[in-house]
Amino acid sequence: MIKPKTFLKATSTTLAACMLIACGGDDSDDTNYTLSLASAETGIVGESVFSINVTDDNGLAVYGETPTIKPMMLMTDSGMEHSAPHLGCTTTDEQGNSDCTVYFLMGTSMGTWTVDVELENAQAFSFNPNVSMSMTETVKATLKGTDDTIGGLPRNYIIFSSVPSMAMPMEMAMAMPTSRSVELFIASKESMMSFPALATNTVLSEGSADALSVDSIDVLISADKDAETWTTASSDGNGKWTADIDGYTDTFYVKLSVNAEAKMSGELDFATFAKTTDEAMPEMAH
Ligand SMILES: [Cu+2]
Repeated sequence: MIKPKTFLKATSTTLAACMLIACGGDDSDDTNYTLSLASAETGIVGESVFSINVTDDNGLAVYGETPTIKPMMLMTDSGMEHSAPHLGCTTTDEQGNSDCTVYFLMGTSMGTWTVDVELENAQAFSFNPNVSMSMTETVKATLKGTDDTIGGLPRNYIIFSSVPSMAMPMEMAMAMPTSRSVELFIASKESMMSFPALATNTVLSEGSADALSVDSIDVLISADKDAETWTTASSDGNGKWTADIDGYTDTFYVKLSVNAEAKMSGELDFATFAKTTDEAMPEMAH
């Protein structure tokens, strides 16, 4: 039998040796990771990616850890809080960097966003990003259920469109119909605090009277809202949808069906994503 004292002594000797030669091991008791923001503290309404850096107590990059995030907005006027859809974070790379993706619902003109970042063995970290409206094109639109309701009100499906990074100058795009890649993220709204990604084989509002088993999802995209045939988007299974469409000039349209029920925008069975003009600013509320 090992005497506790002897064991302790052996462990601390091993630890000291380890620290000197920077070896690994499973002595995680005194691990103290530090989280920091490695990208700009700015986002847009819609898809925003932040780089979170993880270092150990020697200031060295930590590889292979996955932080979690929790975005929350405190509304200035009402004092109410709400969350936002997000994809969480990727696993840290060799530089200790992890990409965390948030889909902000509104800009900081309406209140204060706080993003809490957590990781086991790390000190809690949070930041307050400045979130502005995208001025290039529609990045967020909502379609609603008909018989698909929560507490008697239509269930909301929020569609986010990623702005292409290699956007053409507007005059050029206006003048020349072209093909375009569309990348969407679709979240459903369960409450002000819960916006899960829309995916098959999930249950929305699970455990409530409004529970909905998602058996099928159809996402159709077209540059022509009167087209006979729309392009079927393909899914990554986690809420992201992509498609290449032809004939694009300044607007594309998205149809969404869940369990074969078309989701609506008023009388229309599609959402509209248009390049921003002076007359048509992006919608303000969520
Ligand atoms: Cu808000």
